[in-house]
Amino acid sequence: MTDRTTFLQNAFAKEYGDPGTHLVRAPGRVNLIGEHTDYNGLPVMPMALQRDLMLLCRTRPDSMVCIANVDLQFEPCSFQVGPKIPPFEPGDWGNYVKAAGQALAQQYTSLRGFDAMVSSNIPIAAGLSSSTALMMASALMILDLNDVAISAPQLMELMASAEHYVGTRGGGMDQAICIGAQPRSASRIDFNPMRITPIPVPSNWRFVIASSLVRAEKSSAVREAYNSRTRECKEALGVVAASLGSPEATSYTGVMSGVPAEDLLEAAEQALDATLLKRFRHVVTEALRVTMAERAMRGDDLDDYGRLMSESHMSLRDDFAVSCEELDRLTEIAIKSGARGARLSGAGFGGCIVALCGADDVDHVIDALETEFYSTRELGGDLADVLFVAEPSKGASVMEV
Ligand code: NG1
Repeated sequence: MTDRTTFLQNAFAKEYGDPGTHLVRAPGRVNLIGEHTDYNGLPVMPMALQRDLMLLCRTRPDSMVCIANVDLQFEPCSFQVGPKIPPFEPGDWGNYVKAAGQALAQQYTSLRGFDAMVSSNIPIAAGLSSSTALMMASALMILDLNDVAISAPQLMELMASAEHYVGTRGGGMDQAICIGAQPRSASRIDFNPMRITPIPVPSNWRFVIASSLVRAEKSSAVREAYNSRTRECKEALGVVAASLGSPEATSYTGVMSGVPAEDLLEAAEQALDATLLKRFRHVVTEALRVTMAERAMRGDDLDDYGRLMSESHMSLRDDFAVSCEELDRLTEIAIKSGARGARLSGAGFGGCIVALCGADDVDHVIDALETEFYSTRELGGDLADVLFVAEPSKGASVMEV
């Protein structure tokens, strides 16, 4: 057992008396490119992190779920698994466990619950998917303890809509990468139907994660800003499809497959107001960048991948309006100090950037970020938690302990 699992076992025994019997590990993720495309049915390219959430459990004879956390800012909570679970207050961490319980109880009857203790080293509200890791770990635990078998793509789809329970109308990227990631690889994820394709990360590429120290908490204004982007993208699609004489085209993939991108953007310029045009342009160009980025990674073209990342950031900043001063500053420092490209990662409004460097440049980039950004700011914790190199890791797993 590692120090961390021993610590978790001790915390479990203290809370519940007996030892835990099953352990789930669910990783955080960083999205390398393809931002705000998943809920538009367009591809993304994330990778799972070495940072993860661990959930140690013991099954219960009834349908109660009791959950506690080694981090005491998250208070213990409990609820009964069923097809209609009333949520805790918005922002309560227990809602992610409820989201998993409710979605599974709508598919499978008489599910038994569990007692659990959680430990996570995924930075919170940083755009690294700590909440999805909790939801996916809970789902995998319920399935395992109840001997329910479900295919990975089915679970990915089910959990993508399950997370809407917390009020964000997100896409399916985070749930898919959390369980579908392969070691040493990024993944291209396509939707409708969900498909996940691993792409090996070249051995000399390094992805540096740097937090803006601005919390991108989805329980407040950020949630509304996120949901308004999803509405704008849908509205823009409807107007453009109608202007092309195909109001029946209800998906971005539909309109993009029928019309060359340049013509599509020209039609959008005629049909949309300034804001909707910007949202539409981001979505369409970002999807094209994902395909070009996949090619660049497969061809070990560091410069091209970096350029696409930086273009993605500019599009997110100028057209999608989800960046902030701190994220922009971090990307500038990273690029000036030798990164081949950098961009905000996740929904934006705070959270992290991801910068791509060659192995020889990584120390220099990290030093520059430390000196020029973090040295003058209150970190609220260790530097290693806000500035680190991401290692492409494997997806979630359950084991008996
Ligand atoms: P973050 O904010 O990084 O967890 C959110 C969505 C993703 C995707 C990105 C933007 C959830 C759980 N996640 O990610 O599906 O839309 O924003 O690309 O809503």
